[in-house]
Amino acid sequence: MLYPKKDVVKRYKGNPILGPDSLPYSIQGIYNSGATKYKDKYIMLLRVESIDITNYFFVAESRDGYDFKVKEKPIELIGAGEEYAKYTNQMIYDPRITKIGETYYITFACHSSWSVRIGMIKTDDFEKFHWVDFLSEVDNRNCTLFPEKINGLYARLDRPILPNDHGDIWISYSPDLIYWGRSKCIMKHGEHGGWNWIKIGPGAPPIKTKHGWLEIWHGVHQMCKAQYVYHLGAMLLDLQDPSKILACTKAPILSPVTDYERIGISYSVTFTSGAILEDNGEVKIYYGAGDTYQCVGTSTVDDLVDACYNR
Ligand code: BMA
Repeated sequence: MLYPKKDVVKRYKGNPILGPDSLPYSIQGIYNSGATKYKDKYIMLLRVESIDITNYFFVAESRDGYDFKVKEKPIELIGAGEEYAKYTNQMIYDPRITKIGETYYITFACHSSWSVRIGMIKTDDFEKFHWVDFLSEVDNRNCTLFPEKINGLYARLDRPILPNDHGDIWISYSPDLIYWGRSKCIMKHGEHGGWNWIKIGPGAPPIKTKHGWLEIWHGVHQMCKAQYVYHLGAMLLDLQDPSKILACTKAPILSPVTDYERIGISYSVTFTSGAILEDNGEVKIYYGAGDTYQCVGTSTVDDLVDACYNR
């Protein structure tokens, strides 16, 4: 199908907002960052990869959501012991920040020789970060928490890995954020178009709107050999039963087209781990580009909801 030319997500003119030159270290890239608001500041938690392929999380702060200053040192984790080290010794990535009550929970992918599993840390002030626990066994990632309990239980979206690197979006529930169950698949790869025929995954933590939970997710299609192309889509989930999809985009809301999205350590990647809803209905979507840069684009709840029903 052909779609009229329309930027559902408008790229910020100053993109990329952060890149390898933003830190005083030799780094390979800044990957997909978690984003939230804390007091009067915008906060991003960056995955920074050093040239020896060690991963660190750095806090970056901004007054306006565009101009970020990266803290000089990576975060230190309080309470992370041997168990943490054992399952994170290859990579940590894709941090997603969800505020529940007064605490910010950060879920992220933990990579080791056992493959990838979901870990969680928490903070109340973006100064001190505490290790919580692993939330899954291996072969699962892209975990994003809902910001409140639904029918008495915490809820999350995630993406177990299927054979041949396919993957679908699942939902699970928990009484305490540690033990998870009642899992079910809510969306399959390829179900909403060829641009996501390889795999899909949750992106930013779901945003509550009067139309439903607004979830910005990623979909991947494959060019020749193993070249994956990462796009963003949007969907609306039922407020009372978020395993029900009310509407979903059949075409991407953002695809890699600019040089900084197409050319990086990875090619053709736009990948979100965080979006912020402003009081006037604007949605700032923070996204990683080419596994090298951090970018931001803006949309509105109205435009995203319209895209879910009509695009
Ligand atoms: C995914 C994640 C992301 C990354 C993307 C493209 O599997 O690892 O962190 O941006 O691949 O390489």
